[in-house]
This record gives sequence, C-alpha cells and structure tokens, in this order.
Amino acid sequence: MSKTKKVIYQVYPKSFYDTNGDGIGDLPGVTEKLDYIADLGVDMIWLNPFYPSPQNDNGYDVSDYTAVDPMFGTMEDFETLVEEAGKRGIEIMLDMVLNHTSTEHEWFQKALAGDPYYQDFYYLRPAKEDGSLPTNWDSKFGGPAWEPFADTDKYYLHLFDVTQADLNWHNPNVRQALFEVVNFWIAKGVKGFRFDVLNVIGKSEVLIDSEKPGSSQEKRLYTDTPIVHEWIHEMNQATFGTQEGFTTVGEMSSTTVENGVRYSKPDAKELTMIFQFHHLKVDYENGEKWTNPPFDFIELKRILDDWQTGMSDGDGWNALFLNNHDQPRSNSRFGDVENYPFETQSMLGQTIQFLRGTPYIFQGEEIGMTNPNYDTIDDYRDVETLNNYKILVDKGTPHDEIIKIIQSKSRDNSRTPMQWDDSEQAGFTSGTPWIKVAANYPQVNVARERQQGKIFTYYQELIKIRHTNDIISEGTYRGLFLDHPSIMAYVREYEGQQILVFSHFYAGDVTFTLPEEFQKRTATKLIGNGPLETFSPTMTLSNYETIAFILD
Ligand code: TEU
Ligand code: CA
Repeated sequence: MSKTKKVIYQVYPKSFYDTNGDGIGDLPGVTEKLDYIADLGVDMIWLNPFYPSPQNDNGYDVSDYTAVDPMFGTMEDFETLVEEAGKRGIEIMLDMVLNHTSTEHEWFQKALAGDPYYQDFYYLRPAKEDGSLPTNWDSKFGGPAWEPFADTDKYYLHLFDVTQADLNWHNPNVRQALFEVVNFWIAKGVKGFRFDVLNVIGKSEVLIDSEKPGSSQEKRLYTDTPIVHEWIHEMNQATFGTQEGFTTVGEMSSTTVENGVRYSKPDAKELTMIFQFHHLKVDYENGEKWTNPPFDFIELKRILDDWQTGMSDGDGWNALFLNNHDQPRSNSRFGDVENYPFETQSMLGQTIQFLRGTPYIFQGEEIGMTNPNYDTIDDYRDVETLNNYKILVDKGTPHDEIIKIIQSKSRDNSRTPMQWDDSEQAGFTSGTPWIKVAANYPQVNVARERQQGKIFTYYQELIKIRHTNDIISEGTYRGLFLDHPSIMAYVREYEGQQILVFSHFYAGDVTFTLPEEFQKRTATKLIGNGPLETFSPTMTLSNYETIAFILD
C-alpha cells in the first residue's frame, strides 16, 4: 500500500498485553491481540524496542540489536508475530535505535576493556585544559551530556541517559555494523523502520561549547548537520532502499521544514517520512517542557499549517500524529475527557488524520485512554520524569505544583497498561503490572468500547475514508481560519474535487461564516461527530465537534 493510503498503529509492547503473568507486556501478547488491531483496519504496526536492554530507558538503551529480550519472548515469538500479522494484511515496522547503544552493549564493554577498535565506536574526549567537561552540553534527560569513561582521563558523550552512549557515525565501521543490523531485520520480513532520533547522528568531529547549555543554539551544534543527509542516503542505499514498498520514518528532534523536505522527498532517496514535534510544544512556557500553561491553539494551527504547506511545496511527506510513547495523551492535553470523551477523541483523530501525510494511532487512542494523573511520584517510572522531578525539587518549586506538571507532561502518561476490560488490572496482566493501570479502566476499556462506545467505530470510519477517498490520501492542503480562536479548518483538493474539514477545539457552541469562495456552493456531509448535518453559509459547531463536507 502506498504511503498516502497507509495507516500505522503504534504498539508499546511493554504495556500492551501480558501473556505470562510477569506484569510486562510481551510479543505473544501482541500476536494474541492481532485480530483486535486488524479490526481497526490499520495497515502496519510500529513496535517499540523489544531488544535485550537493561531498560533504563524502556528499551531505547539497546544492549543487543539482533535479539529479543527474554522479557518480551523469543525470536520465534517474533517470527510468529510477523507471520500472523501478514495473514491479516498487516506489516511490521521496527524501531531502530542507532544513535546510541546501552553501555552494556558488547561494543561499549569492549571499549571499556581497552580495545581501541571499539573505543572509536563512541565519542570519547578528554577534559578541557582547566579540567572541566569536554563541552558544556546538557543531556536531554537533564544533567551534563558527558560521563567519565571508567577510570581513564576521558569522558563519553551521551545526549540521553548516562547509560545511552552516542555512537560515532564518522567511523565507517560503525555505519557498516549498523547497516548489518538493519539488513538482519529486513531478512526477518519486516517492512518498515522507525529510526530513533536520527537527525542527531551527525555531531561534528570537533565538539565545541554552546553559548548556553541546553539552548536551541546548542541543539544546532549536533542536529540536522549536512552529513546526516549523506549518511541516511548511504543507509538507504545499503539497506531498505533496495526493497520494494518499504516504509521508513525518521524521528527528527528540533528539525526544520527545509530539512524535513530533504529527509522525505522521494528524489533524495533518504526516508519515506519524518516525525517532527514542533506542534507538540504549544503547551511549553518559554520553550520549557516542565511547565504547565494552557496550550496555544493559534500556535498549534500555525505550526501544523507551516508543515503541511512547506512539506507539500517541497514534495516532502509528513507523519501525522498527536500521540506516541513520549507524549501525554492528546485527549487529556487538548480536550475535555471528563465531559466530552467521545467528542474530544474523535475530533482530534479526524483533524489529524485528514491532513496530508501518513496517520499514526497510538495504542489506546482508539478507545480514548487518558493520562492516569497519578498523585505520587512513586507511581512514575520514566527516567526523564524522575530526573526532572529532582530538578524541580532542587529549584524549590512547591510539591503540589511539581505533581501537577508531571501529571500533564510525563512520558508515562502514554505508557500505562492497555485497558482491555473492567477486570482487575484492566485485563492487561494476571500479575502485578510494571506500571500502575489508570484508575478509569472500569469506564474506559476495549470490551466496553466495543459494546457501547463510539470512538473505535469512528476511527474505523476515518481509516476507511483514507483507504477509499483519494482527496484525503492524495489531495493538496490549504489552511483556513488560521486566526480563528476556536476552529481549525482546511480544504483538501484533488482532481477538482474538494473536502472541507472544520473542527471545534473547545466546549460550547460556535457559529461561523464560510469564506466567500464557498458561500454559493453546495456540499454533502462525509463524516462528523456531532449534530451538524447541513452545509450552509453560516453554521454552528457544538462541543468539540468536527465535520467534513465533500463539495458537490
Ligand atoms: O525520543 C527522542 C526525543 O528527543 C524525545 O521525544 C524525548 O522523549 C523528549 O525529548 C523528552 O522530552 C526517542 C524515543 O522516542 C524516546 O523514547 C527515547 O527515550 C529517546 O529517543 C532516546 O532513545
Ligand atoms: Ca510478560
């Protein structure tokens, strides 16, 4: 299936379904639930890492790239999953974490043991003359980005956790070893890759201080450097580029439209598409994640519009998403899950999925799972959350406020166990889950949703429309109402046919008048989640209402 029609479902295996009662979701658990996923109608499953790992960053600290962690099952379990998914017309996309390895990886261990061949796999640097760290860079999880390399006089670079050592892609042996990993999984029958933080692999060989630790100027020293494009192209040619119908997505942190185009335009032979995150920073105060202001709706629209327009102009391709395993649940973030759970989730789903790009649905989104709002830090597991908790405590932020910030921003918000039914532990495990189940599982769960809910069926409809309607899959995009305080709207157009989408991001009624160009037109409702039925020059949207019309 082409990238334009494809819909991808993200499974976080650790929290999806546990088949052996150890409290940890596993690969047989994904296989067991394939009929459920197939019923939704998606085409591909992206699996978060299940490779051997000390789990300091939930598997993004890989200690062996070509094996399955016993905690998740066996290689045979993986092969069964690929085969069973295939029978249901579903392809598998794997997560490749090639910017860094766990410090428990054999390569790092050999480096530690003194092997110069493997020492050149990492960024090892001496302290500055005054004895301070090689550069003043911050780790993205808090604290400095350098850690002493055993008891040598050197330090190793880690842009993420101290147990995630950055790989030196300048070394051709590193690139060769990583391309072998990619080819290993292609041979296992996977049809897609999501490449973790791929745009930071190109640190310059001479590393220099930034103007301010953690600043955006600092990020530019190692993000989107020209050599990244060369290496991605090289990887494309050495691995998946030779495969028919392969799907790749690069996770690009703090990237630009210009780079996004180059990473994803077919001519460049780099990737199929990219994830970018600018639209998910609209509830950061002064660019700082660990704050809690209301989201800036106009800014959200502006950013989505910039990316839709810019990527389209340059023949690039967007991944469309509001949720993933690093983000709080979008319904808790942008809507009202207490009073309008169905309206909120269907509105957000439609608004995002009808844009130009490839939609990603994160497990639980299709049943309206929410943030868990744990009220004590003891319930949180994520390393980034725990580090920032300490940072906020040290800053003297009042404890209540810290918990509120963490409730809204923690990556654990999306990592709580999938809610299957209203039995103990939401039917996720017969044991004790590795992270607490959200308290609302008796109301929000798959069994109940399939009996009396409306979100899952709405998502099925949205997916069907992308599969069958070329205006949604192939059409151009044009933003409308960019300055409107509560409505997001846009036109999709293909071969002279147009679809208009209107979404109300707030509670209450809002009445609006169509732009001049559409006032004399007639149109038919394609899909909507609320009372509006008829197209007219002036219309009213209700609570979190969304509607799409096809113009006659
Ligand atoms: O995330 C990279 C990343 O930069 C963010 O999305 C990150 O979670 C955010 O900056 C924190 O505020 C990827 C993975 O998706 C994430 O789970 C890993 O922890 C990270 O890379 C390191 O491998
Ligand atoms: Ca298990």
